[in-house]
Amino acid sequence: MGVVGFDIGNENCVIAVVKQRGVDVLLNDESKRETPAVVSFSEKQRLVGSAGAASALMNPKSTISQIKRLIGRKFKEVDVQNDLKLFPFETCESHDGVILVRLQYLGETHAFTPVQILGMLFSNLKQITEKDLNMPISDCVIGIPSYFTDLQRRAYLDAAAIAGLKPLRLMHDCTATALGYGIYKIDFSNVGATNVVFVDIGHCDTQVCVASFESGHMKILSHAFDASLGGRDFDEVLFCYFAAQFKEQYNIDVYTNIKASIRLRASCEKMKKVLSANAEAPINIECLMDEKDVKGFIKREEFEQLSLILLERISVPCQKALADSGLALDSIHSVELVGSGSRIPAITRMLASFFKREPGRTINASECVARGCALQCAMLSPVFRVREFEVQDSVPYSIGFSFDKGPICTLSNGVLFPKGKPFPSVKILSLHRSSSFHMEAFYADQSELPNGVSTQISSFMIGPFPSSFGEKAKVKVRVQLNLHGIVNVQSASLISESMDDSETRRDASSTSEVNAKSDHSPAVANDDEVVDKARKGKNIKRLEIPVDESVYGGMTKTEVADAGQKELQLAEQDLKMERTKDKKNAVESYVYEMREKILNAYRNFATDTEREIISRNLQETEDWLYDDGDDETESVYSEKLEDLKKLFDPIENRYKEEEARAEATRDLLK
Ligand code: ATP
Ligand code: K
Ligand code: MG
Repeated sequence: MGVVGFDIGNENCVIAVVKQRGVDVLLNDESKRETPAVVSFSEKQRLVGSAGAASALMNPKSTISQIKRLIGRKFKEVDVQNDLKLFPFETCESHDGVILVRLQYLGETHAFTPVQILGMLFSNLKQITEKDLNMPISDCVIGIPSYFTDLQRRAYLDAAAIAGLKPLRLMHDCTATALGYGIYKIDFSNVGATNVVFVDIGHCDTQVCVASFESGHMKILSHAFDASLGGRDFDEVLFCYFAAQFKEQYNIDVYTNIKASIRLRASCEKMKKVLSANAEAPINIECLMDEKDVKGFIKREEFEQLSLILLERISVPCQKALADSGLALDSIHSVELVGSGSRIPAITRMLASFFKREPGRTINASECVARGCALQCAMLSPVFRVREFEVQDSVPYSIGFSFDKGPICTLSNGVLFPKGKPFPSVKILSLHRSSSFHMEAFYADQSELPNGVSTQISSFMIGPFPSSFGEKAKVKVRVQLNLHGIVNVQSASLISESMDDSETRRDASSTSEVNAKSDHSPAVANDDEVVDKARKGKNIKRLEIPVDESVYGGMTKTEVADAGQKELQLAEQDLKMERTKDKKNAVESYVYEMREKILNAYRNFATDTEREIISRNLQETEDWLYDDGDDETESVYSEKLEDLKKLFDPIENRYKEEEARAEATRDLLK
């Protein structure tokens, strides 16, 4: 069984696996450690990863990148609309408000959801992994931003399921990084807790977390983020600068030309990387637009000046994470900087001045998330033995519960899982009901959420109750914030106790200490079932009642299964295209091989006429391959190959017979 960690970035994906000797990052088909998060549809073929990125300029309208930005989001959200403006592909709103990507493929218009596109990326990564490990895989741990909502987390699980993967955990990116950093450092023990800040700047986002390490244990104290601040914003600074300059200098407006925009954006990204190591960088694009070659130049200082606002914004989540951790700057042991977006020197300078120390660069900036995920997968998988190390993450957004549209049924201000508290976590709600009831999970504080995200999470129907239970039965509802950070109702049960009167009274009063037993504040939340188990000696009867969950904006099981089927069809089509290409190559190589043989080894085994016919046929086939036969079906290529073989086989047979005879003679003479 494989033990795998995936980091699906907005720009790059990384696969790490745990092998006997440690954690390895896998190479993709192009021998690269990072695989572009790109899916592209050419007229006849779907191309994913490196091949997808290579086809971006040829198929700008059907090449999808940064799909992570659109996962589990609504078309109308402000942030989504801002992103869509940057993307060359076409989108529209589905009947239920979700985003659909519309594109041409195999002569038809297709509409894919972001979950389906993400499923395609997962399938590709799964394939690369299976090829490397030489076995099928399904268990994995996948990195996600800590700011993902419940719906986005579910969308990731759905996309993984579409690809046939089974995530054992969706793990916050920074938590994965912290795990990889902490698990092998045993020298934490004597100093008490060691507090480390992790800053991850990717292509589209910035995440910060504060982690506290003790021997064999890691606790995340806080997460903070800017969901729309990353490397691509720095690319955009250069893009706007040169778009304006080229307009003035060459009278071209790249905003009106998709291909020119794509090329300029790509050049600006390269330029940004050059500026990380050099004091200045040139830009040179041939035939950018209107047959004009463009040239330009920028100094690092100028670039930093233009990026000042972005640089300042990076300190905001740092400030927040620090404040939420409850730690002062001088109790921070070190600051670790990861994510390739952080390679801009000005970012390091800014962080150094904010944290009053040089950020560490000891961690592999592009691989740390995948590596941490792989380690977590090994820890969760029964087949591997890893050092005992406890990982305690922190709830990113406060989650509340309500029922029957009534008041929120919790201990503290309507919140069941407060932001910053450890998870995974289970709460037991105790309440008194006489028939089916309805519960809602929601985000309790809109201000914690990214722009325009809905506070609704999911709703639950609890019941029906069996008729034998009387008025106001006691119900215990077990609510979980699971390993993925997804909230769900694990179970609901009716409790009946047979006990003497004094006990009943004591029970009633002790419960009311925690919370009043009225319909206005009708439930009590406990962290665990200790209370329940402590009352031993009593005859407690439990009866499970059904829980029916529905997620706002989520996919149904049937929809996921259908999308899985669709993905299989697409994969079958990909295979068909691969087989066709292979057959075409086979025809081509046969032509070259036979041309060589008929001139040399087989020369004396064919008559002049045969040679002439064969030569003509080979030439005709070659011409056909470059012309009408350039784009044919697998069976047409197969037929072509058979036809050629029919011509050639008699001659080949004569040659082989002669070879055999010669060998027999040689043997006789030995
Ligand atoms: P996200 O975390 O947002 O999902 P990601 O994980 O794919 O995205 P990374 O691979 O960590 O992102 O970082 C990609 C970003 O790093 C890109 O914007 C890229 O241009 C930038 N980058 C890579 N190398 C350098 C460099 N040498 N100097 C500056 N920026 C760089
Ligand atoms: K990445
Ligand atoms: Mg990343």
